[in-house]
Order: sequence, then C-alpha cells, then structure tokens
Amino acid sequence: MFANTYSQPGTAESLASLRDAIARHMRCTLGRDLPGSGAPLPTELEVLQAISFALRDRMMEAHLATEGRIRNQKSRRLYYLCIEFLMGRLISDNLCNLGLKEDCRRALIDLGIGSPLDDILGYEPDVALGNGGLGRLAACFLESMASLALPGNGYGLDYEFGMFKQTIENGAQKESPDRWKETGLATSLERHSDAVHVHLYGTVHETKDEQGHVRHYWHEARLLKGIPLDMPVAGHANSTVNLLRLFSARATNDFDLDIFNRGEHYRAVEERSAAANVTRVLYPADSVVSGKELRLVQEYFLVSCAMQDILRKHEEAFGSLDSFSTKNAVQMNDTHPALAVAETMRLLVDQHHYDWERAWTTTKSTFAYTNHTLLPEALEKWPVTMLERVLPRHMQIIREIDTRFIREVVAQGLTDTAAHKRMSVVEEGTAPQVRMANLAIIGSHKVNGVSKLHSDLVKKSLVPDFARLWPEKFCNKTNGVAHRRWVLKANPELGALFTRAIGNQWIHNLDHLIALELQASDPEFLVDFLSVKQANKHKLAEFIHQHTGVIVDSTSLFDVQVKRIHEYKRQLLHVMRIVHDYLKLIEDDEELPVTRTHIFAGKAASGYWAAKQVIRLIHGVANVINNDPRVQDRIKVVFLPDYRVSLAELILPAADLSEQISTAGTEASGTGNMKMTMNGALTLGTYDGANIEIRDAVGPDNIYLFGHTAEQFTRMKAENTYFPKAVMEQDEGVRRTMDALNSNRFCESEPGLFRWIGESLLDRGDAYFHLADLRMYLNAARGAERIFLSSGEWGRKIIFNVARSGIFSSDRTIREYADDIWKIEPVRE
Ligand code: 26Q
Repeated sequence: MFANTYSQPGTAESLASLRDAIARHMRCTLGRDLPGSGAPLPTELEVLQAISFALRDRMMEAHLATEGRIRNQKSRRLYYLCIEFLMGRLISDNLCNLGLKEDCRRALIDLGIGSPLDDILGYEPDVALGNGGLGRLAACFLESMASLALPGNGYGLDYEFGMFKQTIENGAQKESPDRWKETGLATSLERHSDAVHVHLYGTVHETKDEQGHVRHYWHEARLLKGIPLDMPVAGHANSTVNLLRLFSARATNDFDLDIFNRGEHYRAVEERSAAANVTRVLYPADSVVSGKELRLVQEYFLVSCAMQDILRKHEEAFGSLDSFSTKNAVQMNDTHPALAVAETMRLLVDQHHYDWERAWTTTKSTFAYTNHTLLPEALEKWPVTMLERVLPRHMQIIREIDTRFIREVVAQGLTDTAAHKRMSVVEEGTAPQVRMANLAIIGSHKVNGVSKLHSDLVKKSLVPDFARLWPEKFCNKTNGVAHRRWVLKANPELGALFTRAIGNQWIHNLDHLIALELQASDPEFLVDFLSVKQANKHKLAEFIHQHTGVIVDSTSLFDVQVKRIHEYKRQLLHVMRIVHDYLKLIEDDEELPVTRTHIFAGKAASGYWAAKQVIRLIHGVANVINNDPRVQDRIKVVFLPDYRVSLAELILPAADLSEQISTAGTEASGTGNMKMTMNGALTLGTYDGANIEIRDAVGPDNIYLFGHTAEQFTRMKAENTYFPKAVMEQDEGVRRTMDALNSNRFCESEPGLFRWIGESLLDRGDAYFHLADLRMYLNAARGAERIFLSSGEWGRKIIFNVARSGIFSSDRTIREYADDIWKIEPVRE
C-alpha cells in the first residue's frame, strides 16, 4: 500500500517525513547541500523549490487515492472548462489546505534554514493565467470542489506568459511579460503520455461507408500536439486532491523532416515554435472581444484537448461511451469554450459513428453554460468565413445544429420568423457571424447567471426568446469566494479570532459565522476585531510606503477600489468624489468628517485607451492632493501597481470601505465585494450584481447602497431622458468638480490631458451615467464616513457583515451547482 502513508499533520512523524522529503529533494533533485555542510547555503528560491517537490509528492499520492475512490464508486464527475484560471500562489494555499504550514515552518528550523517560512513563500510568483473575476472564480470553484470532496477537475490552457506585469511610468501603465514559469518550482506535472492531437484548417471530404452512411473526413492542414500539465488542487483537511489540467501547444514532430532534409534547419525549427504560439500568451482583455484568429484557435485548442481527454478517460473506465452523459457533466465558463458543443458532436458522429440524434442527446445532457456578462461588446461572435477556414467541419456541424433547432422551434408552434432570426446560431447579413452564446444555450441543458439581478437580466434583456422557449433551462447561481483562501489564509489573525470566539467549524461551513452576531455587543470582541483590522492596515500602509513612496495614516479610513479598470466599473466616479471633497476642503474650508486614504489598484486591458487614461487621472489627482499642504494629509490617494491575487490578499483584509460602484445592470456579480465583506469592510455600492444580495444578507443598515437602479437606466436610455449637462448645471458642487477635472489642474505638465472627461461625459452622453449618480454617491459616502468616527458603531456593523457573509462562500455556490446542474456527490475516504 503506497497511497496515503503520510501521518496526520502536526505529529512528530509528519514533521519528520516532511523534513526528510525537503532534505532529500534539496540534495537529490536540486543538487544542493544542506546548511551546516560547509557548502554554499541554498538560496530562498531553492528552499522553496525543495518544499514544492516535497508537497507535490504528497499531493500526487493523495490524488491517486482520490482517483481510486472515484473509480471504485464509479462516481459521476464534473469538468470545468475555462479559458482562464487565476490561481495565485499555489504553495502557500496547498500548505494551508493540507494543514502542513506549521510542520513546514518547523522542518525548516530543524534543517538549519535561517529565513522564516513566510519570507520564503513570498518568492513564489502568482500563477496569473487569467484577467480578473471570471478566472479567479474558476480558481475559487476548484478549491471548493476539492474541499467538498467532489469529483471536479478543471481544464484550461497552459499559457507560457500569463497576465502582463504592470508598472507605472510617469503616471501611466506600462506592460511587461509575465515569465511565471522561470522559477523551477514543482507545482505541477507535465504528462506527455496523455498528449492529444488537434487539427486545424484544411478541407472536409464526404464518403459513404458500406452501409451507405455519409462519413465526413477532415483533412487538416495543420496538426498540433496538446501536452497536459497537471496542477494538483488540495481540499481542506479532507485528503481529496483534484486536478487542474492545462494544455500547451507544440508541433507534432520535433522537426518537419522534409524541410529539414532540404537543409532548411532554421525553418524547420521556426515551424515548431509557430505551433507553440497558440498557447504563448493569455489575451489580456476581459471585456472586449478582439476577433483575432489566434484567440479562436486558442478556444478550439482548449476544447478539443479537453473533450478528447474526457471521452478517452470515460472509455477507459467504462468500456464505451454509452453511459457518457450519465457519468460526466461539463460546465462551460462563459462562451469561450462553447465550441465544445460542436467538437463533442464531431467526435461522437465522425469518430465514434454515433447517429446525430443520439450524439445530440448525449451532448445536450452533458453541457451547461454560465454567462458572465451582459455588455454587448463582450459577447463573442466569430465571422462565418473565419470559422469555415479554421474549423471547416465545425462550421458544417454548427449549421446543422442551427437548422435542426429552427425546425424544432417551428414544430413547437413558434412561427415568429423575427424570433427565429434572433435565436439562430448563425446571424445572417452581409458578414454572417456565429453567435457563441446561442450555440452555448442550444447545446446545454442548463444556463445560469452569476447573481440574482444578472440572471434576471439574462432572461429579460439578453435572450428573452430563449427564456420564453425553455423557461426551465434558465437559473441563477450567485457567485461565491473560497473563504479559506480569502479569510483563513489571507487574514490568519482574523481567522484565529473567529476560532477563539466560536470554534473552528466556520472553516468547513462558513454559515457558522452567524454565531459572531452575539459577539457584536461584546466590547472585548469588538476591540480584538478592530485591532486585527488595525494591524492589517498598518501592514498595508508600510507596503504602500515601500512601493509608492506615499506615507499614509494607518488609522485613516481605508477606502478601497481594486479591480480591473473599466468604464463600467466607474473608477472615474470615485475620482470625481475625491476631487469634489478636495475642493470643498480647500475652497470652502469645509471640514471632512474623517481622514481618508483612497486605495486604487487594477490593470487596464493593453488596448483600452479610456481605461488607461483613468490610471493617468488617478495619478494626476494623487499627485496634486497628496502634495497640497492645505489638505494637511486629510485625503491621500494611492495607486498600487500590478494588482494580482497575492496583492489582493494584502489589500482586502485591510479595507474599511469596499467600493462597488458599477453602473447598475453592468456588473454581473462582483466577487471582490464578497471578499471584503467577510474581511470586515462595509460596502459603498450601487444596486448592481451581488451588492443587492449582500444588502439582503447584512441588512440595509449595515451597507451603503445608492444610485439609480438598472431598471431606471434602461428606461432613461429607452426614453432618451438623460441629459448629463443639465444634471451638472443644476448642482454647483458637481459643476465645480467637472470644471476642475477639465482644467489643467491635475495635468499641469501636459495641458489638455484630461479633456476626454468632459468630452465623454458631457459631449458624448456619459454612457455609464457618472453624473446621474454622483450626488447620491457623495451623500452615501458621507453617511459612511460619519459612522466611521464612532468605532463602536462601525465595529458592530462590520461584525454583522462578517457574521452574515456565510452565503458568499463558494462552498455554497458549488453545492448549488452540484445539486441542481451537475448532479454530482462527494466521494469521501
Ligand atoms: C473574450 C474573447 C476574446 C478575448 C477575451 C475575452 C474575455 C476574457 C475574459 C472576455 C471576458 C473575460 C472575463 C470576464 C469576467 O471576468 N467577468 C466577470 O466575471 C465575474 C465572475 O462571474 C463576475 O463577478 C464579474 O461581475 C464579471 O465582470
């Protein structure tokens, strides 16, 4: 018996075996002597490497045992397909979930390694294979699936370069490549034996077999190899280890022999590197579709690798594909993997010779689709001409799906041809396009949005025809976050306080935090809570000083807006409020209720001009306000560069006020709002996404919501009744703010730099309704600031927020998916 021979963490045996494994890897795998031998000391990175090998050994053993249990019980499995996984640091997360952090700390001391474990863990680069919310959600879901012992694995792409690194030069964003692989850490395992082939381009030929069935043969013009990289994902204290399998693209042969033999050695190698371009880099945009062919190829490469792998595994385990859809569920995270529907049909019909009906029934009962956006510019459509060229067989299959779908709709009595046009996969016109959302909806048995409001809007405004046709197909699954990463690991002092107060059950079931409500009136608990918050703020203040040079008062109100920079998220609105209050302070001599530190962080898509301008604006405003002696340090503005998971782990536990101020109806859910709620911040936000559900949970007295509703905005647009200029002219404070922004006050060295603000808000109609909401925002914020003055009142409110945040654990979300959509069950030891 090899599996699970490791002892319970915290025991002498566990410590000894971890210590020995680290020592063995240090010597045998890394070829480095241990301290005390007289040889040069291992570097911190080498220590981390040795730890990573020791951990991987354990996780692989546990993974094999997990797989053994699933095999024995013939359990139904879930596969989560996503083009992005924003995993962050893996080693400290896995140490935390395996319960090995203390053992590891002591092992290092025993081995004579001088640096503290936390410093060493700081050397791990983030695994940033994602842009923002969608990718991080996928990572949180993997953690919850493993912690709930559910048989759920992820499929994604092994990008050589992840999300770009952001630096700031002269107040502007600069991007540089993220070389996350260049560390020699053993956080995953490459598996050449499970490589698959992926076809691209070429032509389709039809022939008839002996029974007269038409068969389609795809003569591809390019062939790629997909190599899996397995990242183990450990559940919390439950011996489950699932996998995230990421594929990278390579050429099929080391050298094209023809070219090589002609003596063109260089060109042969060049072709090889062209193949690897497919997974070279993550597209750094999360809200506009680029329409680039390489992106389409990436999407297809992901789903082809994943579906071949999933089908093969099922055949190996069950002997045929007959029980496929009873044993497997596949979730498409947004439309990026929607080609999986067509690919599965191709594999079943062309390769496994299923008849169409049977293949379609199998496909439809396997797939489900989650929508993450309503923004029209983010809805994926691919030109038919491009699909015909890149994936000729898939284009045929998509047309067949479409034809049969319309036939079915007509058979059901729906004869409205305008509705047929809206629902078809292929959008006809001068340049016909394939609508990926329609393909995903037609090919799935369930479709969900990610918050109550968003799921309603999916039905009411995004695809009303489909919602009428298949009302039972549409549902809501409000997002959640992995509370073990975002509280237990990111905020260990707060976690320890919870455990002292109510026991450690909350780690497994966040609903237990409700017991903290009773503590809200306990002055001692309140003091302890506030002192944890203060310590986190102090730590962040030091980091801010180190990384930006700005000195901030760590007892001031930390007002935090950290997320991707996008017009709809309205960082500009936040800046307007800061400028408004700054002018009150210096021109009207009006006192502000509290000293504030405004903390921004986030990346702008590299081609998104307006978002990049917002970063410049934040820096321009920060520069003036932070250096104006009249302000007397009552307001500070900082922008922390290179927002990423590990930086979020530092910022979110230190937040007092969580800014969630998107234009109502545009933020599908938000998840930063949930992370800050459970770390003891109050939300200042709009009636958008999950903010509404946070209000329902914590109560309207413990949150600051403001602004127009999604419905009001819809009406204002439809009836053309929004006049931003008029709004400005009726409000002196608002007018003065706009004047200041449009002047050169915040861009003295570059006059005219911020002229776009007036152009966008006043001349072009203010598409995201900044001016419509500004006054209500100012009032709501002032309310929050006043409460902050009374630490007792503020403290009670944050405790209520934390106590009622249980439903925002991704454990809750995953249980709902497992019960309602995936129909999977835990597989325990
Ligand atoms: C698509 C095509 C081409 C290039 C890029 C893309 C692309 C990539 C990523 C489009 C969108 C995304 C990511 C979207 C995203 O992060 N959405 C967020 O999802 C969160 C999880 O559900 C929600 O909480 C956020 O509200 C939503 O904005």
